[in-house]
Amino acid sequence: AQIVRLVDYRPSDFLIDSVELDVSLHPTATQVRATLVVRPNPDGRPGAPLVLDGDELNLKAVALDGRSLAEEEFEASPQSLTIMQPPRQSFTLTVETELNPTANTKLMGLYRSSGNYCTQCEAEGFRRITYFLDRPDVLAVYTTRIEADRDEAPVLLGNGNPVESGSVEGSNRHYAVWEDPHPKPSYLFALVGGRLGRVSKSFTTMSGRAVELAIYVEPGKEDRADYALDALERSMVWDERVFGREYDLDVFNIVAVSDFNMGAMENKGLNIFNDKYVLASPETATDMDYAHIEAIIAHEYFHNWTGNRVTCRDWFQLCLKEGLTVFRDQEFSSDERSRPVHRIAEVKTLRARQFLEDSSPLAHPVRPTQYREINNFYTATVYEKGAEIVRMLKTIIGNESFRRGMDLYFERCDGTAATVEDFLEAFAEVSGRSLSHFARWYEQSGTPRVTVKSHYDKAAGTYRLDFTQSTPPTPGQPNKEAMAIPVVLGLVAHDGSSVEAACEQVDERGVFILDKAADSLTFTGVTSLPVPSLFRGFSAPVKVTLDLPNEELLVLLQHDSDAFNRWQAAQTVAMRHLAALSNGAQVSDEEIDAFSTALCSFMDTDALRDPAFAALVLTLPSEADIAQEIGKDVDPDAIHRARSDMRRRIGKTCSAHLHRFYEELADSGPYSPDAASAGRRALRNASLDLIAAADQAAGEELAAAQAESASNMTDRLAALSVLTTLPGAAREEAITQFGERYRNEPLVMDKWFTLQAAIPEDDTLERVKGLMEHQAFSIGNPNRVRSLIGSFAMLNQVQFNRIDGAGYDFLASIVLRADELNPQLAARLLTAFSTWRMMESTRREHAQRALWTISRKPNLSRDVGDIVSRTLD
Ligand code: HT7
Ligand code: ZN
Repeated sequence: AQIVRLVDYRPSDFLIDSVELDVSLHPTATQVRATLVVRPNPDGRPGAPLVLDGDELNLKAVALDGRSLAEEEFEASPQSLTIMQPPRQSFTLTVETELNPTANTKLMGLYRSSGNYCTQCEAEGFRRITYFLDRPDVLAVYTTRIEADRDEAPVLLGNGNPVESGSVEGSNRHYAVWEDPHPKPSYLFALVGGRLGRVSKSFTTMSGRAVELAIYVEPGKEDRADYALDALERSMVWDERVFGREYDLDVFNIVAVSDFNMGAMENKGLNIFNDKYVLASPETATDMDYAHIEAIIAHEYFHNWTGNRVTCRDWFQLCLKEGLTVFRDQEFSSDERSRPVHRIAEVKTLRARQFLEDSSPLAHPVRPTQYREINNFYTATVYEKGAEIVRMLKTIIGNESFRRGMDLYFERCDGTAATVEDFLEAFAEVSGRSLSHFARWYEQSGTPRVTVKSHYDKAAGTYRLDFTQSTPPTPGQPNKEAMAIPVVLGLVAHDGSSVEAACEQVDERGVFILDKAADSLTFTGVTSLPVPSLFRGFSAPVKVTLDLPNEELLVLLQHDSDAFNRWQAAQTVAMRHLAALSNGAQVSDEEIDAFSTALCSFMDTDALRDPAFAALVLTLPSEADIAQEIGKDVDPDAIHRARSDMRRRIGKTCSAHLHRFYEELADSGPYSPDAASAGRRALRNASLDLIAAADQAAGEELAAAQAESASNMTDRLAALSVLTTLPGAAREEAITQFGERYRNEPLVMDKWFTLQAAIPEDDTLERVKGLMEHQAFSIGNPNRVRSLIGSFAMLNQVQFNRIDGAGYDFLASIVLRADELNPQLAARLLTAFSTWRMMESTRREHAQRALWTISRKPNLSRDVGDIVSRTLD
């Protein structure tokens, strides 16, 4: 298949100044008339033919300046429309196509979800609606007329502002016209038609303009959109205050749909969301769901400036909008909630997803240099590592320069399709620093490993830290250069006081830039052995190896002024024990006790001051984290045993504390999703998990009672999750009851599927196959597939990686089935195989066989073909 390369970028031969779309909705025969004002691009090739993109299109008519084109004047196929000799000046091209939205199971282009019409155009879906120059550097103003049956689609929404609506004479049809004055690329086009309920609120922007905010949902679920609407308003206020960015239309609409390939989409003025990231009520959504809704509402809103007003020149620059917008939504959530707790959550996700990707056959640079299928590059690397790069940039140049750089970037690039270079140039200019070495972060894939060795010379009063860095080879990049790595650091005395020692290379903010393969820092005036606190706040996306003994790390848990490193210290010690246990080493009771005792002291002094933070400290690295740490010849069964064993040992030692928290933090008053209340629930439920690990009977009793009597979904689900770790009748009873209670709540049934798919027992595969027959499951709905099959493959380390290979064979068969309906979904599921090379040899062979089976299947989609071939490479 054809490979698209960054080096081959050239400007389009034609530009499209305006688009008038007339869409007459019909379940199986929607008519689209597109009127495009086209002109040759002065930067393009003179005299070139006009080649428009299409995808599975059915052309009905084509006219140029009002004249129907003769057969020899154009060439058409479902995939493209070529006008051989277009005029040398501006002309009007009118193209009519007919679509079948009901048959569109790929959920790209115009499709139906629960009977409603909606669109998804990023990255290349607009070409499934009409022939177009479907590339992000072709910006046009759009007017959309949408017509539909009044009963079928009483609500008609488009991009921009509503300008007209009315009835179609002599029929039961009506129409609405929407005008978007802001030039945009085709991937930001959207329309919606359907029967929808609405919640709304008016917002006044910083310059005093009124904007009508509205969220459209399935009728009857309006009250579940209140939280999302509130989050939208808070996002708008925040973007004005923190980045000086104001909204630029009279309306901002969000529509929630139940069939959606990703989380949400930032279409100009008309965001379309997976309903999972809009709908919430205390009875159906967990604290985590509320936090995700807040973050994703913010993310899509922030795209209005980072993505829409300034868009990407080409899809290689995807991180320009996605990395930057993730950074912005992370900052928003940190400001709205607890910054350290949020930072820990970000890093946990980064390590679980991006570090994993970076160490897999799918590793790629934040700005890739080539792709076969762009849909496969909406990855943790582009999004999450992309956000880390922006964060490092801010750390290096400082808060004030960062803000000035953002202002300059917006000022210069507003209304354009920009590149990573344009972005960096703005910051280089305001800070007066060269960022050419830093730019390597966009180009070099793989997670850098930084090793630090410490030397204390008491007599001289000096303390030296020797840093080395290296980045492992990744596909297409065998040799790596040193990166520019910001290390935020401090020294902590054993009694917890901070050590004020001098070191030339460390600035007053505690920032040192490690930009060579090896470098040393020498601190003077150090009167007693300090403990180094490195990469505070996780200042760079690197893996750190530190030669500190466990006891010294535990000083950081107790005393570091940096909350992230307090948590990190506990994780590092836990990981050392877990890796040793998994590898079959004995870890003495004294060693585990020392760790558990440190946790108890921490709980004594700190837990109730910040319960959310304490819950994170009490949660051991996941089985997938441990597998990643071990890195090769992984035995998931051994890891599972090791982790269960350590949970049990900690649960026993800390039993009194855990029971006390469980009692003291009991639910009081009505549910509120705020961070402080969520934190108390998190600590109580983390305590329950450890209680159950140490004492099955006690855990079962508490969890069964909580699953029954909980007043909110967070507590009910947490209890059921604990029960799933305890085989027996109580668990099965609770699972059945939960399934009955929520059988008409698809988003809650997703949680039910997930919990069962993650049970680490031999009969889970059969259970999952059985659940595929459940009335609530549907292979065509991405949320259902991800919650059942995706969770089995991504969360259930022991059962997906079964030694008999049955887990792999199962996933392969589902990927092939899903590929016929929805290639994007199938390709995402397939990425679960990306860890296959780190497994021990028997599993490796089974996985490779399953991958070969997929790769040999005729007519694979480009999405699946691309992932399977890279995974096997
Ligand atoms: N920019 C969007 C990414 C996206 C997408 C969304 C829904 C379905 C298919 C999609 N392909 C790409 C979402 C975002 O990052 O904000
Ligand atoms: Zn985004």
